[in-house]
Order: sequence, then structure tokens, then C-alpha cells
Amino acid sequence: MGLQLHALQVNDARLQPVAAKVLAGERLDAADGLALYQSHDLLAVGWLANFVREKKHGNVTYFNVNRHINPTNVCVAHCKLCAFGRSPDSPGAYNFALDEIYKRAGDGVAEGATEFHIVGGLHPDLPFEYYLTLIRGLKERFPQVHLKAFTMVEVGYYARISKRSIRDTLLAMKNAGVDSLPGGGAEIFHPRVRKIICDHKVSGQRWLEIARTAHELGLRSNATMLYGHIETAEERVDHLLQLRATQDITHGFVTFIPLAFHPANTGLAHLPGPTGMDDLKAIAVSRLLLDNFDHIKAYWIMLTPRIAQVALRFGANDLDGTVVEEKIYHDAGATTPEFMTRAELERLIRAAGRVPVERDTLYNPVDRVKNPMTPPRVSPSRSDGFVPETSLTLNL
Ligand code: V47
Repeated sequence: MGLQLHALQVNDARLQPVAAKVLAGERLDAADGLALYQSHDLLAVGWLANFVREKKHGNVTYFNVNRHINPTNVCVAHCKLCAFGRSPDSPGAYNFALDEIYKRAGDGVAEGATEFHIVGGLHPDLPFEYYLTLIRGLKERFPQVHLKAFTMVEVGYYARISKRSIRDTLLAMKNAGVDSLPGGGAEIFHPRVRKIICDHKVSGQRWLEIARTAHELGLRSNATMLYGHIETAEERVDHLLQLRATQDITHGFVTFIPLAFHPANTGLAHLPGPTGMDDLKAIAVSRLLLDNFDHIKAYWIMLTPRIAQVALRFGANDLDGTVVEEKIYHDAGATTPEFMTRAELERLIRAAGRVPVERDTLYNPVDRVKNPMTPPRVSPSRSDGFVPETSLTLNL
């Protein structure tokens, strides 16, 4: 018997070959992904994901100071999964004037935001030029802030309404000042699921094609997966493997964010939504299958701060964010706050035994000494006492 400290105990026989592959640094396949999702041995799944996470990032956990801006909730798509979109004449429909957006952005900058996360509905009347003007206006006023703007779904829609190719649409966005793209709208790529939850959105193949084109043009992006509705474990695995195959080609994805479905006020309100097991497995399995993604983000807005904090020990290395005025999940019944201070984020990260590091959108450490709006943060160096798990014993 070897030293059992830090030992991995695998109780589910189906996980044993998967565990051996993870420890040997081998790539997992679809059958492995399925075994991980179907296993109730959550601690073994989480241990393996944490092993990979610590190999990549040690004890560091990133966070950023950002501001979400949703210019309009008017949307022609009417997706069943969504509680945010409205018809133009519905109660609660809104379009912010440009000046209103600049004011909100200015508030974000005063709070130390290094990123604006900009997504909105597919508006029937606003032309593509409106969005370019918005981006130019933000860039002119706040050149130091990274503009992470417009999902692949919005890009597909702008291409259609402006009669441009995807490439030309992305180029126009880039020239106006877009720095990268958020990961939304991916949902689940499989057509069976898309037909039910978001029938009028771009197809999964189109989403991936737009991401590939963005990456080719030097615009990096995130990727997401919406889980906990009608999808099967096979469809989740398929989604992750399609992202991994795209990443093998482009290396353009920055972060993966599993998004927990919130059913309230949506066309799928009869569904129960994901459980805590689903949340932690979504984080862990994505960490294990997406071996070519550097970062896995726990989005506390959807997970709750408590689950998001635990996720930092199940594969996540990023806690997002200080988000202000989140609308998409709060319209769908999320009861989490819309804002978390830097101090609270750091407290959650430290209480999980991790070291908080403020990052910008592309994971460069943010230097708050140069930008002293807020107190200086912990250095990203490995002065955190982290010791890699060198004394592994595998109990197979
Ligand atoms: O695309 C919509 C999802 C996404 C619901 O890139 C819902 O850094 C749950 O993509 N319940 C938008 N989810 C959010 C998003 C995101 C969030 C944080 C960071 C990043 C990033 C991206 O929210 C949508 C859709 O997949 N969504 N409705 C709902 N009822």
C-alpha cells in the first residue's frame, strides 16, 4: 500500500479507465465523457477535474471587474429558453439611447471595469450601423476598456440584415472597436434540442462557423453551453467535443462557461432546472473534456455564489465577475444579486483556499497600482504556498 494522502478513490467501475487516462494526460473521448456525466461518483469526477485544473493553474483563481450592458431586450427570435426578449410593443420592452449606454459605461469605468460585456436582443428595426456607432462611441470615450461584444447569434443576424458576409460583418465590428466576442447563444448545438429551445437562432454549425471566422480574423471569443433543460448527456458531450474540435483548429476560444438553465418566465417554465449535482458535473466534465481550453469559468450569477465557490474545487479557475445589472437570468427568475464587490469575490475565492488574481478579458493580470481606483490586489506569482499533488496513489 502506498501513501494514501491525496489519493483518488474511484468507486464507479466505469470511471476507472477514464481516471487512468486523465492521470496519464491522455485525451478523453465521447464514451469517457458519457461515463463522467452518468456517474454518481461526484467526488471522483471532481477530483479528476481539480487535478487538471491545478496542473494548469495551481491555486490561482481569476476574476474580473466588468459591466454588462444590454442595449435592448427587443428580440425577433422568441426563443423558448429565454425570459429576456420582448416584442417591440410588449410591456417591459426597452431600447437604451446611446447617451444612456455611455452613461452606464462611464459608471462602470468609475467602478474600475476593464471590460464591457455587451449583448442584446435581435431588434427588428435597428440597423447594423447603430451597433457600429455604439461601439465607436464607447471606444472613443473609454479606449482603455476591452469591448467584448455581440454573440455569434447577433453576428449572424447583423450579417443577414446588412446583407454582408459573416467575414465582412466581423471585420466591420473589429474596425469599429470590438475586441472580442462573448460566448453566448451556443446553447446545445444538436439540432433536436435547438429546434425546441431556440428554433429561430442560428444553427449549431453556423455558430461554430462564425466563431471560426472570428478567430481567423484575430477576434478571440468565449464559448458556452446551456444545460439543465431537455438535453441528454450524449448531446452535452457532442457539444463539448464540437467545441474542442474547433479549438484544435483555431485556438481562438479563451474561456468556456457552462450556463445553468433558469426556467422561470420562459417557454420551458414547466421544467425543474438543473440540480447541484448537474452544476458541479457541468464544470468538472467540461474541464476534463476541453483539454485545449485554458480556462473554465464559474458564473456565480447562475450558479449562486455558494455553488460557484465550490466549483473552484471542481475544475473552475475563474469566478465571474462583478457583473452589474444582469438581466438575462434575473428575468428568468434568478434570485442571486446583480452585483458582487471585488472584496466579496476575493473573500469567496480565499475561503475556497485559492489565490485571487484580477485579470483583464484575455487573462493578463490587471495592475491596480497603475490604475489605483481600488486597493491593490494579490500578486499572481506562486507565492501562495501551492504544492502540486506529487504523491498520487490511484486506488483502482
Ligand atoms: O446565450 C438565456 C443563456 C446566455 C436563459 O462570454 C439563459 O464571458 C439560463 O452567454 N436561463 C447569455 N440561461 C449569457 C452568456 C455569458 C454569461 C457570462 C459570461 C459570458 C462570457 C457569457 O444566457 C444566452 C443563453 O445561453 N440564457 N436565457 C435562461 N432562462
